[in-house]
Amino acid sequence: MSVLSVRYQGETAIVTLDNPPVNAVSEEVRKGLVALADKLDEDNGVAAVVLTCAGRTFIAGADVREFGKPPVEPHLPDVVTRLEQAKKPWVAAIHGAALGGGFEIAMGCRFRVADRSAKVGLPEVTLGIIPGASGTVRTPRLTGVEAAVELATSGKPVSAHQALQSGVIDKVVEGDLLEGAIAFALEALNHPLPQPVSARPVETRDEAFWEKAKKQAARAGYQAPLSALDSIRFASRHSFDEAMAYERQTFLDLRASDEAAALRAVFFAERAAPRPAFFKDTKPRPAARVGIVGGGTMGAGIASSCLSAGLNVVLIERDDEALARGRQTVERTFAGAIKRGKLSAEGKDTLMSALSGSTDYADLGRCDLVIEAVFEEISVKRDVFKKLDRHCRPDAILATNTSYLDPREISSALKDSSRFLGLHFFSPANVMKLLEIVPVPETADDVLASGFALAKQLGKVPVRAGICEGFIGNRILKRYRAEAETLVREGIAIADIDAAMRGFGFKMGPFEAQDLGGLDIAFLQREGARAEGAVIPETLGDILVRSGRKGQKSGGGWYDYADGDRTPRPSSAVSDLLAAQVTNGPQLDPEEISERLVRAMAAEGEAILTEGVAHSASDIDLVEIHGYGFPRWKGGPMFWKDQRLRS
Ligand code: 3H9
Repeated sequence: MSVLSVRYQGETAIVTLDNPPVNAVSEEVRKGLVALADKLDEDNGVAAVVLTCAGRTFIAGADVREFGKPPVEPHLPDVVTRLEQAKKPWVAAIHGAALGGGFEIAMGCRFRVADRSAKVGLPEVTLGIIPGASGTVRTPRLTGVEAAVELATSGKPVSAHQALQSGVIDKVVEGDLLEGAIAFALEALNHPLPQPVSARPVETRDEAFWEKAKKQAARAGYQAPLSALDSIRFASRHSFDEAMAYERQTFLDLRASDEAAALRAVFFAERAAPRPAFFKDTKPRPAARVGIVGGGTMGAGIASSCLSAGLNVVLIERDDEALARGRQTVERTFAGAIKRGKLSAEGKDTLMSALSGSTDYADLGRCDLVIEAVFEEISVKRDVFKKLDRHCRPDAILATNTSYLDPREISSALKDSSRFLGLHFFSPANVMKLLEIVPVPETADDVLASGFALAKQLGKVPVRAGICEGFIGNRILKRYRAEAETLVREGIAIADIDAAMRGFGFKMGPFEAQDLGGLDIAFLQREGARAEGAVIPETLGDILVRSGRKGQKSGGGWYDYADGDRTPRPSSAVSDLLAAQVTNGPQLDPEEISERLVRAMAAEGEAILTEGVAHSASDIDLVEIHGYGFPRWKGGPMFWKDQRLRS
């Protein structure tokens, strides 16, 4: 059966694209659209054509799976032009999302209508490319340069309402979209048709505009947003045909780039993550009411995340004062969302009304899932789980948010560990996307599946991790920091190491990040392990903490900080403290420094894979990207290392 079908209602031909799951434009779709445009042009009974899609969305873009292969005719830009040149006006009826090539096809149509919940956008930059079928050439002609720059460089879609306001679409249809689109088409036939988008004039903007836009696009840290801007700029100064040729060449060059390959790999890894093969047929348990034990930063963050996802939350604290503080932290999070325009005041009230608090574990009796987020100390955690065992329903899932402790030592406090799971959120838990899911050997399959279902509901990226110190992410972090210290011992300046990692794409280098988070947490862990007999050589961080340098909170760590200023300043006190540890080896350039550090991360990742702590290299990459700020356009340490080996 063909992915495209046509039926007729009076003088309107209704073309339906049905190419699950998201109607991506494959070779078959491109060929089919051209054939239909030819056929309908010759059909005298047809006055207008409505293009609609089956399933959950309009066209989500070109088929990304074809991007690793050579392009095959007809190319999408030619398909868009063919639709634009159709003798009968085509009307795109958009539901779900018209993205990338989907939006470009819609721009080839003479009109665009959408239902209320539809979105329109040019997300190509998120795949390391630019629009390749007139997105940077037609969009500025359709909606002006500024809106086109925003769409193409941010990659963020706009709502139907915004699209209507900026002239991207012609109408928001209330009620049945197809009926509305047909009525719109018939009405439009009573008037002279508007010019096709390619024939419309394009505005020019002054140099100040482009400079400002360039600064903004450069913030993303990788090439595609800058190239999208450049292509729009070119389009604003050249003929349509010249601009199309320029865009196409840029698109093809970027499509073959390392960054695009990395971003594609991440795109598919993220989509595969919520549905791992190991529990394909297992049904998760329901989790509508969630209990959270501990209202500190982590507990309150998890609570905010659950509330935002529409779950009911019962927060448990040891006394009313701590409970009030936890509630305030949640309130503050939502107040911040209101400030940023992400939440309305009424929306906040609705979310807060789903939060209840208690100092009595008996109030967890109706919860489907309870997440413990108390102090990272084994006896405290075991105590919590003993209480949970007494008060929670026997089928309730009981989860720990521990980041370093052995979950087996916690789960053994329960009578039945099959309902136990590690759910390792990252701080701030309402923002960070990563969720490490750590089963113990007894964890039931449906409990494990429930962890993944929860992640999906919270909009998080779930990764299954086996049990070892630090699971996947913190174990790699430890290796990364150790390698960074080795570089310092070899005589590389702390500031040079941080600068090299920022140059690689991290927002912060390893030492700046430690100063922000505090050096004392890892120090105390090492000290705890040493007290229990573990042999852990003195780290440079230990030397700093022992002399009172715990990071920004103590006025200095790896760097000095002036009062009230977070700018890191190289510290002569640190140089003196570490002088005896440092030998003066050869200096390294920034690429050599980042290579050393990322190779160390990848080597730890290899060990993690070999031990079965992670199930795939792409899981490790997702952990690094979503939990530790690894630049997504480098694909994660495992992808990066493989790419290096291939080139
Ligand atoms: C482009 O258009 C370039 C052009 O300018 C020029 C060309 C010359 N291709 O996200 P979901 C799959 S570049 C192939 O979970 P949702 C996805 O892998 C493209 N497959 O669904 C998954 O497969 P599986 C620009 C795709 O409902 C399944 O669909 N467009 C594509 O949460 C479901 O995906 C984009 O970047 C694709 N383009 O969200 C849009 N898209 O089930 C990317 C999805 O086997 N897509 N799949 O794992 C999206 O943003 C979301 O999929 C969408 C639906 C919002 C549409």
